[in-house]
Amino acid sequence: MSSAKWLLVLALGGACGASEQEAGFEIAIPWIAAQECQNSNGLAGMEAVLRVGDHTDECALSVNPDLTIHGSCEEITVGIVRPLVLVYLLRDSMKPPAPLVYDIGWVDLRQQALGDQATVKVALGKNDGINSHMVYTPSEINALPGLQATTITNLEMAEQWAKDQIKIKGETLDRDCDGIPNLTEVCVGGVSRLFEDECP
Ligand SMILES: [Ca+2]
Repeated sequence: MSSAKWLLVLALGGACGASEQEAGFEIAIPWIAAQECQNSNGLAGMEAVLRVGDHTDECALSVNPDLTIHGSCEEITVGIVRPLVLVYLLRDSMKPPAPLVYDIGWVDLRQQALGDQATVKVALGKNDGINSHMVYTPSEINALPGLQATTITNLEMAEQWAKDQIKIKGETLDRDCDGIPNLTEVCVGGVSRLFEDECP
């Protein structure tokens, strides 16, 4: 797989000259499954949204048949390191969306990092513990550092932010509380199994 597919590209532009320089996202990212998915048809309706630190609107992206993701997002203001989380999810008409995977990462939009570049490349989807961290289970969410923890790296900063966002939104990677992660439910029994049961 080409590493280029891992890149999230930000095209710099917008209101240059003012302090409100902005960057627009263009994204192309592979699907990296935590497991072999027996019932991969269940992922056919998968959606993906990107959340950006300090931006309340989520950016909906397109999921290709091979589960790679592409799309573009509204411009974001540069000047700081911003946390990112790419959320893979499935919907049911009657129930709240069920997240399958969170891909947590960050992008350095400080001027010294941007320099004169026209684009910035961000390595979401790597799951390398430096650029991004993909989480599939509630215990992996619980293990993320909390907001009080001392921030050491950009990824830890992003993990703290992502954990807080997930808590605020009330999302869970095990929506029926049976100990089997949402992604595994889909891969074993399809979308119907994912939305079948509720927490006792
Ligand atoms: Ca479950």
